[in-house]
Amino acid sequence: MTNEVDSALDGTGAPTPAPRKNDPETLARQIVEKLTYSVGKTPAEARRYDWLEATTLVIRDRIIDQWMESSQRAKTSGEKRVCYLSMEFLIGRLLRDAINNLNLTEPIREALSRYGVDLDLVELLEPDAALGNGGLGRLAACFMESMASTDIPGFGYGIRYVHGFFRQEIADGAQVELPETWLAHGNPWEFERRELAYEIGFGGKVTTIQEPGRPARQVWRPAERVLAVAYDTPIVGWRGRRVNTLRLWSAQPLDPILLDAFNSGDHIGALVESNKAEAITRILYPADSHQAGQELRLRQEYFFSSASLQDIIRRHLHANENLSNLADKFSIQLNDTHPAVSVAELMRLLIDVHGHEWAEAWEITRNTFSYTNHTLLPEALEHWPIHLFERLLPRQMQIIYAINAGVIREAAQEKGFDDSKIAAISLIDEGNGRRVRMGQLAFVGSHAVNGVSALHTELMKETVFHHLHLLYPDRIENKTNGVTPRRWLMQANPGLTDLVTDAIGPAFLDDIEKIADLDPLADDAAFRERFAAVKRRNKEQLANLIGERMATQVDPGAIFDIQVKRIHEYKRQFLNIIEAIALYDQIRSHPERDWTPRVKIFAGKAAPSYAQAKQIIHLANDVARTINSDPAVRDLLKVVFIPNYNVSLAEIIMPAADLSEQISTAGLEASGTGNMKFAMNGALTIGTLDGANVEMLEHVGEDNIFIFGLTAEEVAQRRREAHSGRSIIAELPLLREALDAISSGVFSPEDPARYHDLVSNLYNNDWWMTCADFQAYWDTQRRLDALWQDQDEWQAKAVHNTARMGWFSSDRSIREYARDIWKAGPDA
Ligand code: TH1
Repeated sequence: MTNEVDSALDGTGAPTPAPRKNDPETLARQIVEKLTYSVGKTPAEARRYDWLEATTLVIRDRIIDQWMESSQRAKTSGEKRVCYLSMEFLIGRLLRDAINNLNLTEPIREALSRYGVDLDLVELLEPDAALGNGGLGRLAACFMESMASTDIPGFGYGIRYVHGFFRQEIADGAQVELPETWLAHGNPWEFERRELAYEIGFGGKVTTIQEPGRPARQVWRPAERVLAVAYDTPIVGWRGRRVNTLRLWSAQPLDPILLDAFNSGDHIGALVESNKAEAITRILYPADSHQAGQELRLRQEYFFSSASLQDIIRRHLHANENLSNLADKFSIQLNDTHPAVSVAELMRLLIDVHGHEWAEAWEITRNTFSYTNHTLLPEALEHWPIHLFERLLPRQMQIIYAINAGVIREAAQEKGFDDSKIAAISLIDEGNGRRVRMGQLAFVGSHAVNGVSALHTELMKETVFHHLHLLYPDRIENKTNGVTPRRWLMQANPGLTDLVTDAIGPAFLDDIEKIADLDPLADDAAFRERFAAVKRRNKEQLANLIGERMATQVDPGAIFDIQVKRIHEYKRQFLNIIEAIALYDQIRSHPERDWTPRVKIFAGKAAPSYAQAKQIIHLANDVARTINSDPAVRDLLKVVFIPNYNVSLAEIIMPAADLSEQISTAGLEASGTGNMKFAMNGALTIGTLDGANVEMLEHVGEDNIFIFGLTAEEVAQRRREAHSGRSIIAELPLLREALDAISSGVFSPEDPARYHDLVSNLYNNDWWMTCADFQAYWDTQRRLDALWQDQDEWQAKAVHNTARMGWFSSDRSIREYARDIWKAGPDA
């Protein structure tokens, strides 16, 4: 292990390159240079993909200059650094982001156009980095961008999955999962750091060593070892202000081929170790809000936690004598419980490797870590069987028992907790065949614990962490999520960005909350018209995509009513589909009425093992097939399911929405972030009082958002009363007929029983309050139909949404984390 280099790019006294010129002339020359000497093509031979490569390399050089400067600054200034540990970073494409943040969009566009090359088309060829499932991973990516933009020395730590989130195809209406291969053509954004590699152990035994005159020591001798190798990706902040690092770990064998075995002719056996090591970082688990209980997942969690901590310790010791002041120099944020084993691992490193006493190690650990909870769904809470944990991580298991003993002692002695309260806070769940509760571990090992919206944070205090909250009443706080306005407004919606700039000047580009200056223009008819015209162009673009990809024609003059997100029962895509069917039925029964034309658009992936979610996708596609081919409803109603939802598709969809569906069962969506992206881009929201919708209501005002349905409290109440849908269905003919149509096979004539179970769940149980909320949802949709007829009113509300959503920027979230939790950054 070399100690003096943090990266090969640190600039160790060598002469620095001359400042770069950014005029189109210079850029064009440099692109052709890269094309010639790095890609090996002449401009005449070059295909679009070659231009992508050459352009990326030119941009990359500019980033590297800033990158060296930023890492050098963080290192020498001794400022506190923030490490964001996350199993997922859902980044999407990087080229446009980098070009935009370096303010090079126009000169690069001009440079390429000299060779007849269209920048927009070139950008489309970059594969998405899809190292995440959904909201949690995308939040991590927004946070990385915002840390760089708000000048916080942030470091992302995660896993370099060879296969990211699966590619979705729809075959005969059903989801098919295909492997994702983002690295197939190489990845120009990453830098392998062979010199930054750490050993990660698994299994084996712990022995107690007793040397005369010294306290007993525990020594862990793992049975297996693999190497974690770092790959760094630069993250460019707005106006290139700061370039931070995303460090992803790749698992490699210590001994790539076992030479002995190889030489003795056992060619397969020689590769077994190597395959086993590489398996750790081969694939992203595709379950969102559902625990994947496999051993490989625990290996992944420990692998990246240990590698990241070893790296942080090395970086710290580079500038400090010992680890006593670690918490003054580093803050480590645990993104959900996936890296929670870090609490035990840091204790192990501090005590077993660096010789600290337990009490001091515990102090350092708690002051260094903080933990974000993203869900209260019981099925998503991670807990590992003790026998598995013990076999894989025997020393960490001992440490967890010892931490637990301390917490229990404190609860009993200082708060007088009785046995049932102790059982509730214990790190060990004694009920379920004995398991380690990762939420409890993350909680007790952190000085701050946060939820991701105001409502969610309150529910944390009342439910999952109720007793830990009684024990540590100051620990839980709220940090409402946000999204980066660079990607989700400026890049995704250049038309709107230009319009806003034209109307209120460019100050909002540097401080998105200044977009509030737009608010009075909601009353300006001429402005509303221009606003509507931008939306119309975005809708045309999406309509073209739908036409090309799915051969379905949709009318950009209709309401674009969009629900895109992971498919999950609690998100209630089913409710939306039932409403579509009821509307279809009504249009057919009353063709003479003045219906408002609608296009219902769905997209999203289901976890491969989540049968109900896959059924919902199938149903959406079956309903689309039936409705879209029925001439009776023609341009009044269309249903579309766009396959393979990902970040890049979201960038096209968000700006094209009139209506955003945020209709989760209240109390179950921790925050949501799609809700924010839509509203920023001028969509009205139809939603429940759930997650960040509640705060969106406060910001945009009740006239500009469409809230319906049971509250979280009412949902909890009904669940206690063993609510079912049967009596509601009996009273609502609209609902009953829609459900009858589904269960009798109207949409699946080739397999009439296909949706039997899906529907009978509503009769018998209605766990997700689909029936309970149906009428309120229907009524609210009809109010929206009426509103659409008054375009002045609709567009005024849309303008208010864009103007009042600035607070939901991830810059604001990050500033709050920095101020309240990390005590880091320019204002610290
Ligand atoms: C999501 C939450 O469901 C969503 O409400 C929230 O906006 C988002 O996180 C960001 O805070 C979650 N994603 C996951 C993914 C896994 C496990 C739990 C959650 S919660 C793998």
